[in-house]
Amino acid sequence: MRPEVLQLCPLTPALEAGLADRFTVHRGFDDAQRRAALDEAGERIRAVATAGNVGIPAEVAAALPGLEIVAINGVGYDKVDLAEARRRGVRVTNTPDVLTDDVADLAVGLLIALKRQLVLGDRHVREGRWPAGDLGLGRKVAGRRCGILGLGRIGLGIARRLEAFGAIIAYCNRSPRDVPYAYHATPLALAGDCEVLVVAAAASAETRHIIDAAVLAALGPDGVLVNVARGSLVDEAALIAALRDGRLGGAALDVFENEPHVPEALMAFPNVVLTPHMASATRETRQAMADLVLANLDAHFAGAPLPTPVV
Ligand code: 8YV
Repeated sequence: MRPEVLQLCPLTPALEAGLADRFTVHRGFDDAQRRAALDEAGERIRAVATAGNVGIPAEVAAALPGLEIVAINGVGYDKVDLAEARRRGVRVTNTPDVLTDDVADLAVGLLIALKRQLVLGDRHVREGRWPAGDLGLGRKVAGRRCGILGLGRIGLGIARRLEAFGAIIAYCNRSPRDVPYAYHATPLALAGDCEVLVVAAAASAETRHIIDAAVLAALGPDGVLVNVARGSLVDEAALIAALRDGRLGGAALDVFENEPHVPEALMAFPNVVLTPHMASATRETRQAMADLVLANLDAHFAGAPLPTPVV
C-alpha cells in the first residue's frame, strides 16, 4: 500500500511528479478541496506536502489523526505549529541551504531595481516615452550603509553580496555573530544606523510587525526597506503611511502580509518595487528543493534519519 499524502498547494511539476510516483496524493489547495480530501482520506493520510508560506492550518492538522510528517517545500516553517507537532510526535522538515543563494541574489536585485529604477526604466522604454525625454535620476547603490535584520544563512549571503558593492554592513540578530559587521541589539538602532534595511529574519510571534512605524521613521525619507523574509515582519499599514507621507524613501518587497493579495495602495507608489514571493523561484533551486522534500519523505517512510529535520 502506497502511503497517502495530502498536498496543500500547487508545487513545482518536478515535485508533484515525484510525489505522484511514490504516494497516493490528495489535493487540498482550497477549503472545499481540503474538506473533500479530509472526508475521503483524513484517517489514512500519513504525510503533508506544503509550501513555506502555506504550512499547515491547525484545523487540517487536527483532522489528520495518522499524520506522521509535514514536509515543507521551503526554508520557513512559521506556518507550522512546531510545539503541537512535537506534542503529537509529528516530524517536520524544510529545505534550508539550497535556496540561500537565490534569496540573497533577489534581495540585492530588488535593491538595485529600486534605487536604479529598473522597473520604471523598462516601462519608460516600452511605453515609448524615451524619445520625449529621459527618465529622472536614480540613486547610487554602491557604498551604502546597509542594515541586515536577521543574520542567518540568507542574511549572511546578502551581507557578503553587498560587501562586493562597497557597502558598510551592520546587522541585528538575536545574538551577535563572529562577523566583521557592526551589531545592533534592536531593529530601531539598526534602522538609525543605515540607509538600506534588508529584512531576512524568520517569522514568529516575536518578529511580527518588528518593522513598525518607529523603525520606518528611523530609516527616514532617504532610507529604503527590502523584504525577502515574510510579510508578517512588517507593519504594512505603517509602511504605506510612511511612503504616502514621504517619510520613507522607498521599498522593495517580495513578501506581503496577506499574499497573494497586495494592498492597492502599494501599487500606486513609483518608489516601490513589488515581486510575487519569487525569491527561491529558479528552475535550479526549485529542483533542489523538490529533491530535498522527496529525500525527507523517502527517509521517513524507510525509517532512516531525515536529511533536514526541523522537528
Ligand atoms: C517559497 C519560501 O516561496 O522558503 C520559503 O520559506 O517562502 C519560499 O521558498 C515557497 O515555500 C515555495 O513553495
